[in-house]
Amino acid sequence: MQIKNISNRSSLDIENCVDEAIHIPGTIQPHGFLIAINKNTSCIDVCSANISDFLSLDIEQILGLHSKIIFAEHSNSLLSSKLTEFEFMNRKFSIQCHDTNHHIVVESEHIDNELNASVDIYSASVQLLHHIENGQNLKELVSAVAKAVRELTQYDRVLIYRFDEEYNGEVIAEAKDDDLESFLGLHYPHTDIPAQARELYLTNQLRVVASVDYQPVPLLTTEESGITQLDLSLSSLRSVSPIHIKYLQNMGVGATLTVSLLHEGKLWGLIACHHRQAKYLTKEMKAAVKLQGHFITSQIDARLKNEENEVSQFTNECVQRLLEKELKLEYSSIETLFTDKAIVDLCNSSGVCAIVNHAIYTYGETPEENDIRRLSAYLQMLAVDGSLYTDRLSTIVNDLQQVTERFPGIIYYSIGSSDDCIIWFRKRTSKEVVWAGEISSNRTKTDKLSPRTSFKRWTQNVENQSRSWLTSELSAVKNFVRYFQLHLNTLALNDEKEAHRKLSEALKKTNAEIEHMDWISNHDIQEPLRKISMMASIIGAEESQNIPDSIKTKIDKIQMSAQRLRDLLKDINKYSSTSKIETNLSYIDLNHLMFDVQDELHSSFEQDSFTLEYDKLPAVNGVSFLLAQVFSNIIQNSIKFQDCKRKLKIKVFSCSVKRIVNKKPTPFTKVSIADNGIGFDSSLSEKVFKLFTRVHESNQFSGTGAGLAICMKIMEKHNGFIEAEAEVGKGVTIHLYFPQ
Ligand code: BLA
Repeated sequence: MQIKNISNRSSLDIENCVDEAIHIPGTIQPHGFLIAINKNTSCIDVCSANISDFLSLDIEQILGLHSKIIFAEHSNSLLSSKLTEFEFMNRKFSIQCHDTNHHIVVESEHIDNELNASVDIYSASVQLLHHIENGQNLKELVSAVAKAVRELTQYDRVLIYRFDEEYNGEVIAEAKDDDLESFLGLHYPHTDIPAQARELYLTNQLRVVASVDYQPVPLLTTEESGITQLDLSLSSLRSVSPIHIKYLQNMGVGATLTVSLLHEGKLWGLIACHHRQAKYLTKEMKAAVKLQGHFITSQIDARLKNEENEVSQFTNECVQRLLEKELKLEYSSIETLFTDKAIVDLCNSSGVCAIVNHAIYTYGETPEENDIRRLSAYLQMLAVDGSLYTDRLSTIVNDLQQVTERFPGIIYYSIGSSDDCIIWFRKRTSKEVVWAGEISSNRTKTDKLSPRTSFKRWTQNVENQSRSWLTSELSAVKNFVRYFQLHLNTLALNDEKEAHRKLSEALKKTNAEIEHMDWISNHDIQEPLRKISMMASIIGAEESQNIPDSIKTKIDKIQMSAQRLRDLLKDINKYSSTSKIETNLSYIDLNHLMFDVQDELHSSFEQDSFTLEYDKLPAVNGVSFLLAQVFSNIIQNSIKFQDCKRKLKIKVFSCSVKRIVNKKPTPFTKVSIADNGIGFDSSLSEKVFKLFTRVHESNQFSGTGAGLAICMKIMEKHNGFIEAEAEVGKGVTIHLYFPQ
């Protein structure tokens, strides 16, 4: 039989220890023995080299031995049986089994009734329960736990060690022998317990190093087995990392017991027990401590919730106080909010600022106004979904050193669409962190396995960092922001209403002025005009024989100009009165309307001087007399600007179209009036709707140029619009669009 040692002899130093495969050391601690039974053959594949000390059998006898020789009737059900001890050759052993891929791993220790003789596990546990029940907060609880575990286990020192988010640790409670120096409050870097170790401690929650001076015992197998390693993740005798052993020796520790404390699936902390000498524990004691670990863990959860609850109660009260304020619907109400201390207390911050419509409001300690503006610009860029919080501002904002140093903690919320925002500030943690030993400077190349030689205290000022924001503080902020935003929206709405009111007041004033203008034109201008034209006709009539022809023509011109002026005034009147008409739209059949318009036109124009054709026209919502005016104006233009070379033909037709209004396609009824008149240049098609625009020589065609402007205004009153399409020598088409 070729026997093989499977201990892992890969060389380790401080640089690669992070990668140490601590679950397959291939060695165990010597206070027990280990065998691995092949699941298929039930024969022993692996055993620890110290087995002969326990079972009085040689390695050669053990390897390959069928398990029933040792465990008799229990051999087939080692994993499931409740076997806690067994006897072999008149000696009693404790037994602990677990499963790996191919093996059942059995670990055993002598039963030594002397070990815990002096400790009454039951009464120590009851006492712990009593402590736990009476512990008010987390701090009191952990102190009680440390004390109780020490009473139970009799270790020289019991520490409760708590991790932060990066797995740096702090000793938060301690119970110890009076002779020992205190570790309470000391901080240790995350490198002291590397990631693979923390990972392992999630599944294997209790570990004992019985003596730091132990000689690791190798695991042995036969060459034929082909086994190169055995997973000891769940083993209790697993040999611990030599780096950690050195660490403990440097610390002056002779033996340890460590229990994992889990919270929400993560390693929250450890109960770490130290003893100056070697220390062995019975199975019962280990079970009792492990149970207490579980129990404490559940209590941690409750205490944490309780503490968070207390904070949450306070922050909610602050928000409530702000919400209950009866705020006026004015921007000054923001100042009211920013005079109540509750606005900073709601998240236990030192100051808060808001930017609303470029104005800055502050309470408590905040950066200068300029810095606030610059900071808000950075945060606006960085914030995902409009909000952001951090306790280390300098890690996200490189600029503004003064601000990031003074206020490392911020909560930012964008409010509204512009630069408006609200920011809470938390000052630097004034606390100093006391580290146990400075690692980097203490490592030497020659002492390769020395993780730490000095555990002397040194203090570090925690810079550029604030206390972390708690969930309850963040949710209070969220609640307040929601309310604040609502209030600001109401203010903005109110603003809009006010603007609207001012606008309609201005409009009223303008209308009054226009009315006044009408009055002036009617009375102050019409009157002298009438006189001019009257005087001109009197002169013309009375002195007709004596007046030379040249004067007569001039008098005629006076008459004509007066008439034109009167026409102009009439059109101005019509135009301005269109604006004043109240539009009560009703259902209008355009066929009827066209019939009336045609009738009226034929009474003023020769019946067969033109043809007017129209298809079956739709009905629209409108004001009948206004629409009649639109059609009449347009058709009169066609008559006026007809081409003498051909008979005038006017056609009216309609269709449904979609036009883009406010970026949305909107359906309209389009009614078009087309003629074959002289037309005009298409570049003028918008200008024709301007008041008093005349596209043709004035002496050739009569009219003031108000007709289409009036049509446009009327179409606007119908929530529609008007367009012209024209070509010189071909004619004009006017399109009227009515909303559907
Ligand atoms: C493991 N290091 C540990 C453990 C603790 C500490 C508690 C777990 C041991 C166990 O649960 O059995 C650290 N112990 C402490 C600290 C205190 C204490 C901080 O009592 C404070 C009072 N260690 C180093 C460095 C390395 C290192 C630099 O300091 C290597 C990079 C490695 N520590 C290391 C390893 C383990 C360990 C590999 C795992 C040991 C094992 O389980 O095999």
